[in-house]
Amino acid sequence: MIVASSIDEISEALCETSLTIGNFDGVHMGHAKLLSRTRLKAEINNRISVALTFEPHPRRVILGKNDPPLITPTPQKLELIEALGINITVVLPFTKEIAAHTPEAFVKKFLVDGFKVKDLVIGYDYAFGRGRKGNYELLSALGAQYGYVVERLDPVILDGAVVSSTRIRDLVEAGNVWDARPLLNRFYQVRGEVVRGFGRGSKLVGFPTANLHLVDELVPKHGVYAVWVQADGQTYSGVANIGHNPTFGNAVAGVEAHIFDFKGDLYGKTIRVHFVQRIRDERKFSGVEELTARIREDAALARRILSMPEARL
Ligand code: RBF
Ligand code: MG
Repeated sequence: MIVASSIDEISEALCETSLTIGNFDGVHMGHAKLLSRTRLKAEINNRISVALTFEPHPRRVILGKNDPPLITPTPQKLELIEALGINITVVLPFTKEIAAHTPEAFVKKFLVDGFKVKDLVIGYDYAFGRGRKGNYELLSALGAQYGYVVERLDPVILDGAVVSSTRIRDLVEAGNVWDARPLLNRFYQVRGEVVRGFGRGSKLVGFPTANLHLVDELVPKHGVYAVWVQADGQTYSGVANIGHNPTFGNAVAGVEAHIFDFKGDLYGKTIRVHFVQRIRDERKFSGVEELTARIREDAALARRILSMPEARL
């Protein structure tokens, strides 16, 4: 997959395109439907499939804060889009200048002149621009004028409700990672570099943990989780804790994973933690002994959870 941040970088590769546009945060089941449909249309019509997305998340630019937290930071988003067979993804820097375009000007400049769009695939609720004026009706009217066809797809419904990034964020923030899985079609994961912690895990508690440095990513509700950990090209089972370690009173909340049957050094390496099932709240224990005993139980429970066929990665 070609990844670019402007049309100029890829203009040579561009002939007529089938294109889908959106934030695609999470690349969830609804997004997968749009991306697959776009790819199919490109195959059928002998066109190039393009996903057009923005960075930072437009809501962050408009509201001026780091909100919403991302389900999939850009590198992971690109990996997932690529897996769906899209030829080119353009991550346009979302600036106030881009936001200032009227929907008509945006369509002409980017979609028509830039991407030579012939098939445009959008989600059931897609709209852009001030007052969400750039909606299906307007995009279709412009399509009649410029010679492209718009297809609007119905939402994916799971357990009686629409699959959306907001619904997934709410589930993950509530610690309900097991229920987020079917919406994502994978476990919720974070990835980060392993950084030095306090060294208490190995020396004091007897359960060494890899402490993750996360950038700008959605963190599940504080507590203990059964997890899969991918490190050094291998997959391990493990148990993770998220929080302030109230037994010791850390100032900053962290994400740490104890990896079963692992001996080695992960400092400086990037690992992925896949959240399978929440086990309990983080607690303040009377001391190290009580904490260690509890972690031993957590570990045993995590192993049982991860040995269920339904928990396979
Ligand atoms: N720290 C706490 O203060 N309270 C907890 O409930 C708690 N639960 C944990 C559960 C697991 C499975 C693991 C691996 C760690 C947990 N910790 C908890 C964090 C522990 O205090 C930390 O790993 C060490 O202090 C090393 O930094
Ligand atoms: Mg640690």
